[in-house]
Amino acid sequence: MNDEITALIEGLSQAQKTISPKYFYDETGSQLFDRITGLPEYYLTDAELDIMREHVDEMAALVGEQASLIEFGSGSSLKTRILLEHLDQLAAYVPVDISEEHLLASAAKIRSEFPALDVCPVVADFTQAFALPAPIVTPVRNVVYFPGSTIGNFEYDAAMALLRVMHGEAGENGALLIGVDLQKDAAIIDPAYNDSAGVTAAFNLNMLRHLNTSYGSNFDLDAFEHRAAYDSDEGRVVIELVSTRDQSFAIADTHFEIADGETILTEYSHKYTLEGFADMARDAGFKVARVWKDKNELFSVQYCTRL
Ligand code: AVJ
Repeated sequence: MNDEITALIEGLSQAQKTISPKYFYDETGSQLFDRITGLPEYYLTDAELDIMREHVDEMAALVGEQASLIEFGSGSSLKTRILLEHLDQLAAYVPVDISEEHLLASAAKIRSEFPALDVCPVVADFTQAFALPAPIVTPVRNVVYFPGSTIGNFEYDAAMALLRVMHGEAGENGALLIGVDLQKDAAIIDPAYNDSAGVTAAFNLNMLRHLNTSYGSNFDLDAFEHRAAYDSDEGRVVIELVSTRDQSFAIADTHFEIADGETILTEYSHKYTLEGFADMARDAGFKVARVWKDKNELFSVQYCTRL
């Protein structure tokens, strides 16, 4: 049995059944996520784009000339383009993603839009240290870019481990530019994960369809419901699939029972206070040097230098 199936079975064997959020992103899931970012309730993308548009000149000045911009993720977003448009003296742009197909497709698009840019994609699992490519021009420093508050998907220990990987990749006199969603009233957060058009529900349920199609499971998609709620004590949205009856399912000949009302945890989306994120950054070897927020103070982009 392959490692992925073993990990899936392990997650579903826990007292709290769990499936990693990475299984959201098949072709359909990626399209649904793109739709989420355009939803009126999903404030994160609009707020981060507003911050980028308003402060990109200052960000570009902080990155400086002849830097290598290392994006954790495939670099398909509009935020990345805004940044690249203002970084005309980069030594290299290095998008890092585990999905080779997705990475190379988005690298090809970036190359066609920015013909003068040295685009050096790296296929790697960025939760582990990876080797950086040698661009044509030797960079004077590395700046890691991690937009979208994707850090929020990781629980504390894993988020710390990831920040430490970023610290390592940034290297001597390197820096980190990161999107960080902020703690706020549940009245704003809950609708972002329970949109009226039902796109987030479809996105959550699509994970089971993806597993059925590609991992040989037999989930009954009609017998699970989307649930997402902000837990203000923990500072995170808990996103689950709720079983609507007592039922069983199987994956690779391993059978599971799930009771009516029992849940499968599919994602956490952590929200931070400025102090909380600064503490984590410091423990990973970074100092938060600059914080930009949107006008409603919903979201932040933070520039962190190596201590
Ligand atoms: C991509 C992890 C930032 O947590 O808001 C959106 C994923 N899940 N709606 C988030 C997501 C449901 C998103 N991140």
